[in-house]
Amino acid sequence: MALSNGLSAGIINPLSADMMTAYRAYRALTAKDAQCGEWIEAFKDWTPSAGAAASVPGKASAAAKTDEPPLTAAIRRGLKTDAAAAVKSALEAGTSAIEIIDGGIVPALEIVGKGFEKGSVFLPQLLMAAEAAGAAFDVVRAAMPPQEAGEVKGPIVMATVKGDIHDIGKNICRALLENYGFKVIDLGRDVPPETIVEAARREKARLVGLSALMTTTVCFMEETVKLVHENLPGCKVTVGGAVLTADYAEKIGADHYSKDAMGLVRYAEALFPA
Ligand code: B12
Repeated sequence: MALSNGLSAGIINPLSADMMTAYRAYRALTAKDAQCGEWIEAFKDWTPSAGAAASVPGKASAAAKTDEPPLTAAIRRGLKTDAAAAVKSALEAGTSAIEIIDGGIVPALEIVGKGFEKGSVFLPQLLMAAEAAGAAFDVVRAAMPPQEAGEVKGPIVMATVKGDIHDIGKNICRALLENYGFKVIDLGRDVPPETIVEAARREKARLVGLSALMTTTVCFMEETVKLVHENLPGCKVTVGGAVLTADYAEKIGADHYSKDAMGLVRYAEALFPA
């Protein structure tokens, strides 16, 4: 009650679990704890059987660690405005778009992904981190130099495969390809194999790029590769996404695999020489 009425400094016992729970609840309910990060961090190991008081940690915090780069901290904590601001400062300091993507956005999402796997990051946090990464990427994209005038190469059809809604990596690939003068037909995410084949036929595409991030969706990648090859013999298929490896790409019959967007650009340049 005192906090709600303006108390800004109090003499309390920070080792009292009840006191800290009240304080954290106040901060979470009044939106002073951004995205409830401190609350989640404090209670992530809480179990009903252990009881609340016994397991409330004294000083855990989801606040930025002092040595953590601002962009990583903002994405990890799901703070869109901070993530966009961190990218703006990095650009002003002369960091290139690709360095920001490979050295900032991708590693931050990896940290969040690992936390999700371990159970210390929960789905809403994963969603917020993805949104913050999207906001960061929008700033990077807007700052990319405009496409040089000249002949547009391609087109290249890009899609995230059926069953899969992960599209941050595909969007990065698309932006980079466009930046290098390629026309990209982006079919979006969760795209069935037949739709991809239809679009590639309609657009007379010689290259299809497929993205998949889950072990449960790479089967649709295999199906799409097969369908493209059967129906459009002159069309190559390149694949990518966090769960893929060069070996697996070869196993499913893809013509090319790259672990990052720059590798895709280099392949496309070799396929469509200027
Ligand atoms: C962000 C994220 C989400 C966001 C996605 C938002 C969006 N719009 O994309 C949200 C929160 C929605 C989400 C949802 C889910 N997710 Co998720 N997610 C992630 C996370 C943390 C990061 C992925 C990412 O964007 N990485 C950054 C980008 C830039 O990397 P990238 O996609 O790999 O792309 C680069 C390269 O691979 C390459 N590339 C990408 N595509 C292509 C294509 C071509 C042609 C080429 C050449 C190259 C290329 O270039 C890119 C740039 O260099 C990963 C963890 C991780 N470390 O990957 C989990 C992860 C992929 N998710 C996972 C899971 C399980 C899920 C859910 C099922 C969770 C749930 N219980 O609901 C749902 C899936 C729903 C669905 N049907 O798809 C698992 C998958 C596990 C597995 N092995 O199958 C992961 C690995 C997390 C984990 N460790 O458990 N997720």
